[in-house]
Amino acid sequence: MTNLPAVNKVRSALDACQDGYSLPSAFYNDEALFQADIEAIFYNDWLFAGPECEIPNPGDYITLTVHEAPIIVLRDNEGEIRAFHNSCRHRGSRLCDKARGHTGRLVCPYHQWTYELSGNLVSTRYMGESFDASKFPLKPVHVTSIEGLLYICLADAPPDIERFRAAISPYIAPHDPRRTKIVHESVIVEEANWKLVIENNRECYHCAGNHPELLVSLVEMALPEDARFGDEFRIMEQKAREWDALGLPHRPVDGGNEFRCIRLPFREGAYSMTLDGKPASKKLLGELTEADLGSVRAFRAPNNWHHFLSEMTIHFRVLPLGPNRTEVRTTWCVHEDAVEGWDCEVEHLSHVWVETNDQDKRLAEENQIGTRSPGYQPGPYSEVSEFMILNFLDWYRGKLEAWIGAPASTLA
Ligand code: 3BY
Ligand code: FES
Ligand code: FE
Repeated sequence: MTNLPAVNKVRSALDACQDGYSLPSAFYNDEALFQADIEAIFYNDWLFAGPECEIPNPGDYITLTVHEAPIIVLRDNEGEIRAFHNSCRHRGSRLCDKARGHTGRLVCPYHQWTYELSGNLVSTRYMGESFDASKFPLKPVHVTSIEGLLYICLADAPPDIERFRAAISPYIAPHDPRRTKIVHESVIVEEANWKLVIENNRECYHCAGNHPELLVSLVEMALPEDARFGDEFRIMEQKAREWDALGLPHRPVDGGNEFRCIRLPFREGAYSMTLDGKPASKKLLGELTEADLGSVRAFRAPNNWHHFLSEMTIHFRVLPLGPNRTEVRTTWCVHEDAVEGWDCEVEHLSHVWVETNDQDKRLAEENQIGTRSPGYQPGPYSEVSEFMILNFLDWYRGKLEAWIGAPASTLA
């Protein structure tokens, strides 16, 4: 049923937006607009759940919570990946409260209804002869693996993900993410709206003033043609020739406003996103033969970005916890055969992005505080340095426009 007050609120908030300017305060602070983000976007679009290498064997699972929707993603006995609502079909109890684990069956802790990894209900007690367990399987959630990146979608009819798959697969397949393992994880909570977290990630305007560790390796340009970066441009030209010879795609893909994928070089002399620029692991990924490959940077709205290096992958997952609270989970992966202490050291490989995440957390939180000020007025983005935010906000406003055109609202 259409929820008119919510629709009207979104409509007037959208009407108050000015092209090229940051969003009105309500988009970062208002509870009703946050609910609209959940319905229009987080309950509707494809979300990055985690790297597939976290569940390599049958019975392995991870859980995550999308606003109020607890989800379990697992590998079944046939090796297929499945996702379910983590809510029992008896009286709804959450089935599994662990972040990850391994199990042969899913047993509800409340009254022990028991499900197979296929989601089928196979055992109950005292439900009577006429009880038909086949009518109560776990509710499935759409899930797909794109070269080892797990995406879920809570909508009944998910939007297209094949364009994204086709575009990014050639860039990331050479890094063979399925044959990696997680060596470090960080979960931080930022006191900021999820859009401020994403906006912050979509520009490097703030990098010079805030990210000394990251800038040991990262070039601040987002496109190879960026005329502002003379020296970096020369590195790009030389690397482009080398990558062409290796058959590694690097040109920016056309993801519209929905996604982005490009391979960019690191700064001269840097091999990896480490403080000394040295490789994070001795074992190169996949069948790669060169250590100096910069990184494939992939982003997909609304909740994830990734770096694929020659010897490490880093994955970032953003989940909204409230209008002013957002969880950011980062996972660092190396070759599945790499030996910690011999091929890699966790402190060495994770330091740069642990520090960078902490710096970005403070930036997003200060931004959040400022948007609550009665003196806050949307300000202009730099078209040169912040064009990826403009793309993101075009995407975002389009999602809300589509939603108020046809809100499948369950809001009270
Ligand atoms: O490296 C990243 O993930 C992004 C891209 C631009 C700025 N930011 C640090
Ligand atoms: Fe799960 Fe009762 S709620 S068995
Ligand atoms: Fe940053």
